[in-house]
Amino acid sequence: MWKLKIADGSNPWLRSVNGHVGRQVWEFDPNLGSPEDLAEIEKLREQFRNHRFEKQHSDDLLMRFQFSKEKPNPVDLPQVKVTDIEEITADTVTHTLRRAVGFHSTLQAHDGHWPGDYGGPMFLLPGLVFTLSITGALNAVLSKEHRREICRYLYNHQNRDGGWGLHIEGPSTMFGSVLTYVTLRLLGEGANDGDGAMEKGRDWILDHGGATKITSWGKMWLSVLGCFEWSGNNPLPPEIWLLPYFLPIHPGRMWCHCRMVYLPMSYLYGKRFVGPLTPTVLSLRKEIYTTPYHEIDWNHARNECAKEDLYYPHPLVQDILWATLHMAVEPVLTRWPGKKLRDKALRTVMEHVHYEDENTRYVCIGPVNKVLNMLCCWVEDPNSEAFKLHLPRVYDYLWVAEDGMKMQGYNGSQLWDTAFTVQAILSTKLVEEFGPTLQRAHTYLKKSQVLDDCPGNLDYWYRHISKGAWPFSTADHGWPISDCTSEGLKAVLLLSKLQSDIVGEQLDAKRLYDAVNVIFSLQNADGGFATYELTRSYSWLELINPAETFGDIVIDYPYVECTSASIQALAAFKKLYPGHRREEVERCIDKAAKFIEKIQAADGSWYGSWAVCFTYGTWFGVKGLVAAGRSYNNCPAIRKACDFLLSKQLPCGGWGESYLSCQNKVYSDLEGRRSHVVNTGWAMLSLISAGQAERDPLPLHRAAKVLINSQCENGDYPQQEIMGVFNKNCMITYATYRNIFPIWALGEYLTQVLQPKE
Ligand code: LAN
Repeated sequence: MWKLKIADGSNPWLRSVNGHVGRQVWEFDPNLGSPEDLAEIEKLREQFRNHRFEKQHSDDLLMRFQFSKEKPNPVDLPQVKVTDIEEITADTVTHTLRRAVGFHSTLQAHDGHWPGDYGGPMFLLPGLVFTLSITGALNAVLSKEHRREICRYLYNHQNRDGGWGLHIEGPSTMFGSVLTYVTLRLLGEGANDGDGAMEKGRDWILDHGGATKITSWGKMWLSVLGCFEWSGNNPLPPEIWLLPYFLPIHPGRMWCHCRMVYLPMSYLYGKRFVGPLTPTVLSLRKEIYTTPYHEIDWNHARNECAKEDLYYPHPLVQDILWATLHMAVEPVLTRWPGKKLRDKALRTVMEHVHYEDENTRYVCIGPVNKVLNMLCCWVEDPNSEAFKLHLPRVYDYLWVAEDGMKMQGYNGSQLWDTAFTVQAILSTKLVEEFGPTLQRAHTYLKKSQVLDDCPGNLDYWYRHISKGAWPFSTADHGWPISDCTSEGLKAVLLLSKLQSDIVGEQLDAKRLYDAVNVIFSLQNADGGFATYELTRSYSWLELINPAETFGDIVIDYPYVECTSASIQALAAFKKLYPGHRREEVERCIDKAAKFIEKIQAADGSWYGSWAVCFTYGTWFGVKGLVAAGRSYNNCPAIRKACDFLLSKQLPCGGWGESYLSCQNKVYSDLEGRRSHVVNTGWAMLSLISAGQAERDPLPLHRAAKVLINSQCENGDYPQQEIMGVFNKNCMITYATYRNIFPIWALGEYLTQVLQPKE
């Protein structure tokens, strides 16, 4: 049976700055599980499979199954439902909250964080399987059970039309279909296996024009594998790393995710690296194209892209740029004496790859550069220590649920979920009842703060400071993020107000000052906050975004979420430490609030970039302005935001926003105007913080009814549609949100609407 292990560091090649706190890996233990357990798990898998076309999101049931055995639910209360809002009392809400927090506390790991599925994208597993297959490490790293679960996952997420999407809920794309099909083949599936599934997948690919129409990232992966010619790729010259920093296109000025992904890609491109041409690879050349491989017009293929994949079409300047580089520059750089420059660039690139690996303990900033860096280390030296250090960190990205094994969008969302959960539980005022849970969470927050900057000259490595920051996942990952620092700081500040014999010792003030310092350092001149770094270049750089499926990836833009979280953290800090850098705190909050007002849309909403989307962004917009001291009465932006949210409330009382909102930037209800507990939570939290209760509490009562009645028998909440998003177009799972936001919203509802202070 599969077992989720927490904070495991038993592999001698693993390194850690904090004893592996937050690490979550699934291991297969053949001796684990009674026959009844195994039968139960089989049943969960079957149920998923039978409903896979109606509901693509798994419920994270393997983890829930394991934890239900390990930890009894401390709360044993019967379910309540209300048929009418008149029946909602402080008692019914408290009852619901006890059950919800009681259940959620059973999902806490012993190191204090809330583990959970962070899957969703479908283009991540292929990178891993390609890399392991090329390096000959496939069967050593992925056991028979791993491979079986991965195949299960890929088959489970095949669309009815035979193709695969960019993410689990998305329509079929060439990118998803070709990469998944090839992955299944590399895992040992035959071209006609899977009860017709492989054939259907291939038909989708061929009916839509074949693999020459895959997106640029797909072209790169297929080229590395040997199923696509490098001459069919647009150039990714590593020499860009040798340009002077003052140029706006310098990679050091790009968004760190973009920079870190194109870094190893430019190494593989610069070397024109191709893996071993195995029989499977040669057979694939025949399977995925509509014309014979040697007749393909590779120069034409450079700019081909299936219409299903095209979210960000190349502007003309890009085509001209790539053509020039391809025709005129590459021939020079691949021959003597230009080749000398190429070699120098490749050395520089590898220096940066190693720096990134070392300073993330081989986790790397994300799933894409993780596997690319690993491949580059192997290409540089197959016997290298670096490659060996990469291998055990592969498991940090894998997650198993009833739909199979997936690769996650990060090495988890540990810190983020823990910081939110603390705030949610504290809103309920059930502190004493859940003291031990809070204390463990507090320990996690303390152990996950980043204590040092990266080594060396930060400018040389294009790195921002990190000392005092919080990461999104674990301290070993260690990349600092503005809003993670802010949410982490908010959570420890709230805990510091409680008795330390209940929630544990508070963090040393010096470490809070460090966090505040990080927040200051991340404010842009316009008052806004981007994600990991300052905005270092201009938005016109998006013109050279070559990734057809993703929008807004080239620079680190300022976001409402990051800006609002920073305001909230500084405002909370100012209350407790009014003497520390007071003027800077006030100036920072003021500028940030003005920025938030400036970016509000005409209809009163804010577009959130990291979850769906208008309910999420508007929650941050309102919370930020309220924290900055604005109110409904003195701030038109808040009034407009309330009108906006109220106009989207559904007849059932909840809110339900579709991922289409993100792509199209137009508010879209979920199909059938269903409500979603997470959107409902965000909308309620916004309205409550904007003082809706004093004006007209009815919409809040109606929303509370939805949340009370949505609770499951065991205190859990249902997993509904996928809620996270990145780069405008790709969805990502936040498995803990289904618990966190109903708790938080009902907590605020109880204490601010039903039992207001005066
Ligand atoms: C994340 C995850 C966390 C997220 C928040 C902190 C929630 C957000 O408020 C700021 C942006 C950030 C840090 C974020 C950025 C984009 C990430 C890293 C991800 C959504 C997780 C996966 C995604 C990454 C880009 C996926 C890899 C794909 C590429 C296109 C490189």
